[in-house]
Amino acid sequence: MTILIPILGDQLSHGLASLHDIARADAVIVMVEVAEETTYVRHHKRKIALILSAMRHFADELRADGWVVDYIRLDDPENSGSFTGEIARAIKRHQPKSIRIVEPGEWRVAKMIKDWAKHFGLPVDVLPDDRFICSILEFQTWAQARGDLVMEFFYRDMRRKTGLLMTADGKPESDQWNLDKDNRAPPRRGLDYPAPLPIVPDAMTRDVMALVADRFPGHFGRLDGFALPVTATEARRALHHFIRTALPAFGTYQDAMVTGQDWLYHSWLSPAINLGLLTPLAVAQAAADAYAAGDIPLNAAEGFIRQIIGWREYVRGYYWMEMPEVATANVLEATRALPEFYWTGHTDMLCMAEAVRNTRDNAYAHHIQRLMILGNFAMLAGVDPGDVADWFLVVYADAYEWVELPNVIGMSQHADGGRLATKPYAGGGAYINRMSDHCGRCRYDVKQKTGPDACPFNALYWDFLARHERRFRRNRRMVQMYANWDRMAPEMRAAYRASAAAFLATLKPAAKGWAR
Ligand code: FAD
Ligand code: DLZ
Ligand code: SF4
Repeated sequence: MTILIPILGDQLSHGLASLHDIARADAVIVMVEVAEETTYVRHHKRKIALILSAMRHFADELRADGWVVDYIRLDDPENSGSFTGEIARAIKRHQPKSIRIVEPGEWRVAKMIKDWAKHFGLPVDVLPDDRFICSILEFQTWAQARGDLVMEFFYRDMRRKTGLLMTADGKPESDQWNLDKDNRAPPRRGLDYPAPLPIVPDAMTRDVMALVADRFPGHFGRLDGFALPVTATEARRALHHFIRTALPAFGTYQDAMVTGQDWLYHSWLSPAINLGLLTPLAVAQAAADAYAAGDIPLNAAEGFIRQIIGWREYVRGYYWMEMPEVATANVLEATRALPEFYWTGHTDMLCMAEAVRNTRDNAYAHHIQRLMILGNFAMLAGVDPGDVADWFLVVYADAYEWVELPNVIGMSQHADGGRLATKPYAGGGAYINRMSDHCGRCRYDVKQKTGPDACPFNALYWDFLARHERRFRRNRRMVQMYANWDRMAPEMRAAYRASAAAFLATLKPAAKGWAR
């Protein structure tokens, strides 16, 4: 009798665990486009188009490979609109003896699947997602043994486990685990920024784009200019294009920001990796191979590999360990509504307007835009981290809760009290000025400390430190900042606080309904 194999929209890997050790004749694969997933938050139009197009391409590839695939489209009149409803209908059609599924990426969906055995009266076999390098259990064992979470030590274990950038005698390449100190160069004039691989949408993608335009007209973001890989073959081409054209400078300019340059030397591979079109190990191995071949310097290879086998695996382990409580964590008791300009881009702050424009046009912003502009501003302004998390989940083509939430709640908003990152990622105008070319073109003056023409990040930064003095003064990594605050004349401190209050009073909150 048949085994039903549901494959979710971010499980588009031919090596998926549920496809191992099973004869094609014994299996029916079910893939479903459902309103529940397209609208549990109002995802960016381009993200929906990406996922549905990649799902349709993947279903065709599975069929060509001999699998039976039962595929339900969003506009199917019988579509019940939910995973559980569609599995119920598929059970009626195929009368399976059991269900086999790879664990989902999100807690919300895992909770749903937990009820299936009882609900359907069938055995449900939930398999670990072995596309990740570190299993959920392995991470929990590691974290429990250590007591605290430090990404750097986790990363070293992943280097040992994979053998990436390790010498034969078990040492890190060039005797260095981490070359981050070489990776903080500001942008300079005369740099060439390679364009990502141009990918022209095929007829299937164009069909999906028309469906999305028709069905989700009020969702955030632009659909035109879609150029993301939707198959494993395209994703591999994008990976090799990146390695050849951008990776050599990736490390050095990893933290840089440049007006009008949306990708700089970043890979823009996260949507493909998160969908399963590329495995993280294959991506990291390709970078290690380029280093071994002498094509890229060590700081580029190490910096890039750290993001994939370090940060990406670490945030996933953190998510499953800290859910569901972390979703509502708010230790800084931030309550402000998200400002409207996160959706409209209408702000005089050029760094912010640029980051929102990139987000709207491409469903993308690179890491430093996400962390030190969009996230930093929200934290300094005291925006409710739940609102911030909703925004980040909606707007990026690579956003799934397992990766978005730790990055927002833990890394960028410090709302978990420092469990993920020991120090808040807070920065004033001087940091942004050093790492970008934005300030020279901005209507605000980055050198001015207070007043209506001063860069808002300056006063907000000191106001944030003052508001949270009790929590942060004893943090070893913030001693210097409080020493600077202490040295200021009381009038200066008061001026910073008044300037921050005046600026915050001008913020218009976003209308309800953008995200949910
Ligand atoms: P590159 O700079 O080329 O980096 C290479 C790869 O490393 C990425 O493709 C990604 O797979 C991985 N990576 C790098 N940093 C991280 C990280 N902190 N966490 C997990 N993986 C990482 N990433 C997502 O995939 N989805 C999200 O929803 C997401 N939300 C974020 C929210 C905030 C507030 C912040 C600060 C970061 C977030 N990130 C998220 C992490 C990171 O910003 C993106 O992975 C990266 O910008 C994707 O672009 P890229 O592929 O060009 O990355
Ligand atoms: C994000 C998303 C969207 C927009 N649509 C679908 C869909 O129609 N069908 C589907 O199987 N998956 C979709 N996804 C991805 C799921 O939300 C994702 O697989 C789960 O959240 C588990 O991570
Ligand atoms: Fe951003 Fe301030 Fe620079 Fe303007 S002056 S771009 S607001 S950091």
